[in-house]
Amino acid sequence: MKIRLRSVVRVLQILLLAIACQTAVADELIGILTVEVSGLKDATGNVYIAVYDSDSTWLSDTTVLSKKVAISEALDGELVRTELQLPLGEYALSVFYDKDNDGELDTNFVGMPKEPIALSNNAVAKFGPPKYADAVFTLGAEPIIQRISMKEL
Ligand SMILES: [Ca+2]
Repeated sequence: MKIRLRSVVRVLQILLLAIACQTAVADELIGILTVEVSGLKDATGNVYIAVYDSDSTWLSDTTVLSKKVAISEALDGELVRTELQLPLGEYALSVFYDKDNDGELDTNFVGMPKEPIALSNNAVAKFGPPKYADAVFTLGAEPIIQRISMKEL
């Protein structure tokens, strides 16, 4: 009886240790990405930040994370600043300013954006749609800042 109790305690200790380790590992694997958007002319409305982690989903509706940021709440001087927490890894961002406040990026009849849009690394479209490879960056354990300048169309 004595031995059994001791082994139960031992198992519990191991379980608790395992849980503690897992939590520690999970904490370490989250990185902090600050996004600073400049060049917005209006201090009203929202910007939308879409986070992608692969070339195959780039600029599609399949995002890792999609965040609506109220400009008036996120304004710091001339910058709109927001913080994202993501598992460590490689990402690319697209940001658009929802000028008409309908929650969507408006495009024209050939699919070109009609609202201001910008990408991480300030990647631009050259001969066709902007490339994931130009916008991708690595989020490691150290917090990073992506400074994105918005061009009003
Ligand atoms: Ca819109």
